Amino acid sequence: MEATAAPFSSIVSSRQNFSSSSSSIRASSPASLFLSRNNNGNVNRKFKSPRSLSVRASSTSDSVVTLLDYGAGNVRSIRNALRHLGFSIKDVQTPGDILNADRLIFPGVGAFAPAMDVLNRTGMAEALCTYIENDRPFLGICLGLQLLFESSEENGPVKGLGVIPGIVGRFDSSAGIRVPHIGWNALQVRKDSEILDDVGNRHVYFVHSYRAIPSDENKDWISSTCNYGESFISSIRRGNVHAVQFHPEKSGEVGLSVLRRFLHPKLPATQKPMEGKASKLAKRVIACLDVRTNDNGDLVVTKGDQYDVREQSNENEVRNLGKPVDLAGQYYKDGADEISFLNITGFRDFPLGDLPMIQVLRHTSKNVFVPLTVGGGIRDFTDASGRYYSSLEVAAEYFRSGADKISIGSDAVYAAEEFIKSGVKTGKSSLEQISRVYGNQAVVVSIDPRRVYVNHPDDVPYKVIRVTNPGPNGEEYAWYQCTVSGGREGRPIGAFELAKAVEELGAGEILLNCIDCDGQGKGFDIDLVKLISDSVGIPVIASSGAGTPRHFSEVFEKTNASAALAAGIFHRKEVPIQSVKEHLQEERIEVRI
Ligand code: 1PR
Repeated sequence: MEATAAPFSSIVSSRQNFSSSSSSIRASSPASLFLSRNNNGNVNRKFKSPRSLSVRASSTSDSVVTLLDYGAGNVRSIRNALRHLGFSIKDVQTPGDILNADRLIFPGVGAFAPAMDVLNRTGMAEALCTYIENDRPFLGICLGLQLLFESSEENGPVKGLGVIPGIVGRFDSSAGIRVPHIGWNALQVRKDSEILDDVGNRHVYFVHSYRAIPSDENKDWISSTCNYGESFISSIRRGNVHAVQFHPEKSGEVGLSVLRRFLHPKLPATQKPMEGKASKLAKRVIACLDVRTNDNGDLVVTKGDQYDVREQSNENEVRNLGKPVDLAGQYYKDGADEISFLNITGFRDFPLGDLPMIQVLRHTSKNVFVPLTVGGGIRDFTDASGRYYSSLEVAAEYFRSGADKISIGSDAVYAAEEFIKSGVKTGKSSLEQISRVYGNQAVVVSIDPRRVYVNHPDDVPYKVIRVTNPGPNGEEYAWYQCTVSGGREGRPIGAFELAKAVEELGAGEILLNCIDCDGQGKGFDIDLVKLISDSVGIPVIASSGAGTPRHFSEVFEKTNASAALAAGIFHRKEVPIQSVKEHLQEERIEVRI
C-alpha cells in the first residue's frame, strides 16, 4: 500500500506560521532564477533551464502517479479518486521525485503565500518549473493552477512560479456575486484540451475566492473559461501540461473522467468537446444525514420532527432510517450535489472519542466524489484525563478523514455573541482559527433558529420581520432566535445578527435550518431564507421543511439561496433526488444533471 502521510507536514505544521500581510512582492522564488522577462516585464515562455536540475527518464510503473502534497490541507479526496481509478500513489519527498515522475499531480490546497513558501524552501519550485519546461505530464488542481501564474493578490502580492503570464486576483463581490465561488458551473471549452473531452456541457465543482483572468498574454494557454460574474480561466493546457481551477476529484463521474484522461492520454474521445453555453452557477441539491448513536450503540441516520428524533412509541427509541455510509453512497449515485453529515449529539459527545463518525467519513470518501461536509461537536475540549484538544485538532481530524468542509453550530453562536458584545475579533474562536488555517470556503456555520412571534418590530432588540403567515395570536412580526445544543437552549441572538457576525468572523457558507419547519414537509421558511440570503455575501443553504420538488423551486425563485438541503423526503424515499433536479430544470433553474 502506498504511503498516505503528507511528506511535508513536518515542514508545514500549520499554515498559521505563514500568514503575511506584506504589500510588496514577497521573497523571490527560485523559479525567477530561470524565468526570463521581456521589456514589458512579461514572462517569456522559453525558460532558461537551471543546470543543476535535469529530468531523466523514469522506469516507474504505468499505474503509479506521483503526488505533490505539501501538507497544507485535505488531499484525501484526490488520493481516493486516484485509487478508485486503479492507480497507486507515490508521494514526492524530494525535488528529485518531481523530476523523475512519469506523471505528476499537484492538488494545491490552502492559500497562495504559504504554498509558495514551502515550494521555495524545499526546492520544489525550481523542480516544478523544470518538469513543466520539459513538457512532462502535469496536472495542477485549484491552487495548483494558480501557482503557475506570475503572482497572486492573496495576502500579497505574492510571487508565483511565473510559468503563465497573469496575476491571480480575488473575485469582485461588488459585482453582486457571492464569494467564495462554491458550486457547480459548466465550462466554455475553447480548444481541444483532451482531458475535458467528456465534459461537454456538464457541470464541474469549484470552490475558490481567487481566479486568473484571460488576457492576450496568456490566451495560448487557455483551454476553457467559466462565467462567474466575469469570465475566468477554468483550465489551461499546453502540450502535456494541464491545470484546472475546478476539482475533478469532487465533480462526480465527469470529474473522474477528467482524471482518467490525464492518466490515460491515449483514450479515444467518446464525445467531441462541445462549446459550453454561458452558464450560471447551478443551484445545489444537498442530502443531509443526521447521525447519532442509538440506544443499542449503533451509529444510525436519524431524522427528527422539529429536532425530536425519538419515535412516539412506548419504547421511545431513536428513529433509525439507515446506515450512514450506505445512504451517502446511494445519494451520490442518485445525483446529490453534496452530502452533509451532522453528528447531532456532538455537542455532548466529543467527536474524537466518537470514532465511528470518523470511520463513516473515511469509508464514504472512498466512493463518493462530491463534496462532503461534517458537523457536530467542533469546539475546544478537555477530556476526563485532562488532555486538551483544540477545535482545530477536531477539524483537522475531520479533514484528514475525508471532509471537504466542516460545519460549526453551537460554538459559532457563542463566538458571534462575544464578537457582537466586544466588537473585537479575538482570532481565538473555532470559526476564526479553522477558517484562517483551512480557508473560509472550508467552514460552514449551521444555524438552528426558532421563530418567535411578536406584535411589534420594537418588541425585541433583534432583527424583526413582517411574516407572510401571522402567528397563532395574529402576530404579524417575528424574529428568529438562535439555539445551541441541538435546539435545546435558546440564546440572546437572532439568526440575522448571527449570520452577519459569522460572515465577519470567517464563515464561508451558512447552513440555515429552521426548527419550526424541520421534518414538517410543508416547505422551507421562505421569510427566513430571504432575510438571511439577502443580508450576507456568502452562500446560504436553505434547510428544513422540504416535502415536494415544488418546495425547491419555490425557495430558489423567491430567495437568494445558493443551495437547498433536505433529509426526511430522501431517507423515506418519498422523493428521489433526480425528480427534484428534473423539476428544477423544467422550471428553468440551472442544476447539475
Ligand atoms: O452544535 O456544533 O455540535 O452542531 C450540531 C449540529 O447538529 C448542528 O448543525 C445542528 O443543526 C445539528 N442538530 C443537532 N440536533 C439536531 C436534531 O435534529 N435533534 N439536526 C440536529 C439538525 C436539521 C437539519 C435537517 C433539516 C432537513 N437537523 O440538518 O436535516 O432540517 O430536514 P427535513 O428535510 O427532513 O425537514 P454543534
